[in-house]
Amino acid sequence: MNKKKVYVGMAADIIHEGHINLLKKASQYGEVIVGLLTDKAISSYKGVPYLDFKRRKIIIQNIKYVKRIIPQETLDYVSNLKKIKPNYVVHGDDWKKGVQKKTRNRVIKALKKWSGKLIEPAYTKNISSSIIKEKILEITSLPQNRVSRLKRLMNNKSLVRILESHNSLTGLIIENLKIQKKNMTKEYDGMWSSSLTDSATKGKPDNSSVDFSSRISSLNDMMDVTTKPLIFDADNGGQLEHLPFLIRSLERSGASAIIIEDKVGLKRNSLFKNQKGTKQDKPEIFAKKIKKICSSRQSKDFMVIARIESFIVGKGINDALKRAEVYSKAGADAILIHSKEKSPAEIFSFSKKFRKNKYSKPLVAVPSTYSKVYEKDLIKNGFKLVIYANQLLRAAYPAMQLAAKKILENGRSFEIEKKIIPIKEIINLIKND
Ligand code: SPV
Ligand code: MG
Repeated sequence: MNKKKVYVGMAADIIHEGHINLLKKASQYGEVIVGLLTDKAISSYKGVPYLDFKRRKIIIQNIKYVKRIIPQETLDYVSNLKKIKPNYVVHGDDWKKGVQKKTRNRVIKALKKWSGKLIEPAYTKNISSSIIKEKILEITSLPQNRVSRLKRLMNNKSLVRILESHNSLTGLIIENLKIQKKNMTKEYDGMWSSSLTDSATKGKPDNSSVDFSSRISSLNDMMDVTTKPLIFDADNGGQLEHLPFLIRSLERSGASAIIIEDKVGLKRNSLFKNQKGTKQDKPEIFAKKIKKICSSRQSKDFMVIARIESFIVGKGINDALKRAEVYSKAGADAILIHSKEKSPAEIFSFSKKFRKNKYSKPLVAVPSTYSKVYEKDLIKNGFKLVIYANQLLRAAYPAMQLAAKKILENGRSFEIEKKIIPIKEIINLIKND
């Protein structure tokens, strides 16, 4: 008997009775083919799935209403539909509104070509992946689970987007901010604990005078109220012999990665024009620090990222490339190639060459001085992680200066009211339930 073909696209990361209801309904129309979204497809519009494709496939193919499974590589159904030419597509009616509306329209248009039909059963109430996810998040934010999240993001996203956080409030902005753009939800993937902004917040220079115990105390404040991964800026990592204890503290608090830079002597921030006093470490000596971190970390998912300062101190690309290979062989999980140029040209020429090296590793960019660069161009040039290293503090500082000045000038605070958050909002900013 020639059974009708029914196509159901789904992510099926967290299975609940809504999925079963839908598949049951679909099976009443014919043989159900599930277009299972790949990990990349899911990551393109929401977070990385909890279960990878293989695992999700095992679950779905054992549901009795399902005949077979094919991967759906994009959010868009059309290429799979063209291949299969199903008689029906079945989807919950929730996609008539919101981000999936366009996808729905494209499905309707494609189905028309072979007189296929869209069936939209009512969405099962009071249950959704998001509801379950919220519950799971409470568990996954435990330190031991949080550490590995950055690595998973790096494996599944074209670019991991990190923003500087210097206290719990900025951590919460990074945690919660979401925008809709071109049918996609955009958000930050995690936080950067910057030595520059953490020190500045404490009124101290970025020269390691804020010691690691103080830095970790700020970090713990952020970890208390957030769930996203955090990358810790450890300057040059300090003494080789002390590194295992730093790593122990970082892993215990749930940080996902440490970045160490190949400089020695009194630390100066890399963005200063004059780098006369700045010295780079010998590559072999710095490599020992990387090895030490690798051997002392408890989780293999805790990442060590080596930061190359060759361009900062005025050495050329060959020095940077040589170091990248040494650091990579020593076990670095990724390489940050730093630059204080106005354009990304030098880091792009580095990436072009390093990507051909058999020891090539994922690349990290910190576009502070070359801020005109778009994320899409970083991706094109082989970068996997972008760190916006200081923008939240730079935004807050002038706003606070202005408020302080206006009150002085006017002898009252009325004039600044419109520029500052209303009292009603500030007292409710942090939920207390
Ligand atoms: C930081 O944010 O502290 C950094 C990046 O290390 S930079 O300021 O460019 O050195
Ligand atoms: Mg720093």
